[in-house]
Amino acid sequence: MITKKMEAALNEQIKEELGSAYLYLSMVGYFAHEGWDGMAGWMRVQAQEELGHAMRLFDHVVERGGRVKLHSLAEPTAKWASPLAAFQAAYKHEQHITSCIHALVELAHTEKDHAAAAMLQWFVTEQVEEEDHTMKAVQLLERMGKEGRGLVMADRELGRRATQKD
Ligand code: OFO
Repeated sequence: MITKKMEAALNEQIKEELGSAYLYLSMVGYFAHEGWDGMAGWMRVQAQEELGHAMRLFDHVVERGGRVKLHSLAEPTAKWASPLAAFQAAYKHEQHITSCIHALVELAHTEKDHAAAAMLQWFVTEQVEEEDHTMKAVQLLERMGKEGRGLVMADRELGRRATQKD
């Protein structure tokens, strides 16, 4: 059993997570087009994680007897001024997602929905990691430079994520 208010808020968050996947897939396209295969690989892993986040919420709504309602996704940006600008946008986006999750936790408490509050704790912890990963990518790109050899090395370094277990 889930309240209508909680159900609607979780459906909104499913849209946010799918929107994250959509945005990061758009970044995969941008990086791949520019020949930054390492960064494209990093973002591809990230986009897949976002689909997993959406499905966690999806399954929770279903298991609680709720009704999943999928909303339209906004068209994401397709081009950024530089790889650094794309990762800065990703970091900013993750900060937005963190505030969405925190608002959901607060709603779960006001609705006295202990099951949703427990499920959302996973997302609270995950968002610490999400912000940390994107912030570190921004720092790496800032330190290694915006072009030339440094950027080639940063691309190689970020590409390691695609072959590692996170
Ligand atoms: Fe789902 O954490 Fe990123 O957006």
